[in-house]
Amino acid sequence: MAEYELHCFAQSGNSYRVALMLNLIGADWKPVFVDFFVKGVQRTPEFRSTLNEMGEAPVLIHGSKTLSQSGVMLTYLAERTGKFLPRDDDARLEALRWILFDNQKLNGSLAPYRFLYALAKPRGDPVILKFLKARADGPLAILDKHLADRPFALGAEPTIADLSLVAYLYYPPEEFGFDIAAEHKNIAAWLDRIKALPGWAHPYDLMPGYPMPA
Ligand SMILES: N[C@@H](CCC(=O)N[C@@H](CS)C(=O)NCC(=O)O)C(=O)O
Repeated sequence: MAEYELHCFAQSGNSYRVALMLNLIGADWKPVFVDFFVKGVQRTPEFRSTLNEMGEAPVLIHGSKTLSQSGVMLTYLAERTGKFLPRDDDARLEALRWILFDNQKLNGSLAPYRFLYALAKPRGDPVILKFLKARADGPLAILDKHLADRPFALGAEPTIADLSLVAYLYYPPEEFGFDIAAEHKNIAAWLDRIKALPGWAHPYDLMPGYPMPA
């Protein structure tokens, strides 16, 4: 049995944050497929009573711990291993600031936008898509500006803030209808720097469930 089990699925950028970190730190881990699209497992009473009362993937199991919320998992893994850990108290608060901004605004808007644009059948209402895209464009521009004069979100070294922020950003442009990297040069260079870290893998290669059943 692997040391860590991550309940996840390939299309979930929320899960990717944690899958990527587990891979980058060389953890002994295995993904457990959450059948989100066909069975809607995350909405079942069993999932909610045994894995996550919030009804969401990812869920990380480590020994007696069952954790939900990717930001909690990133923090847990960083504190346990010392890897991608912000270096002091100020840096920890700064990481938390970006993780909250990411969850609420950046990927918090980009994820439902992409879901309605590329995965929902039928595609979402254009008015809602326009609203969500505008909600994502603002934070993308903020992140791009922030990365203009630093290689990673907190400075010289990659931390859990970066691993949170990349959540949906490696998925292909066709899934958004616009090219995030082409429109944001600093984000593009930062994504390349993270991609160069040993152990990096694309979400579709790291987690089960791709391609989706027709
Ligand atoms: N803030 C949460 C977000 C988790 C989340 O929204 N997960 C989605 C899948 S990517 C989910 O399970 N949604 C439940 C549903 O739509 O039924 C985290 O970072 O873990």
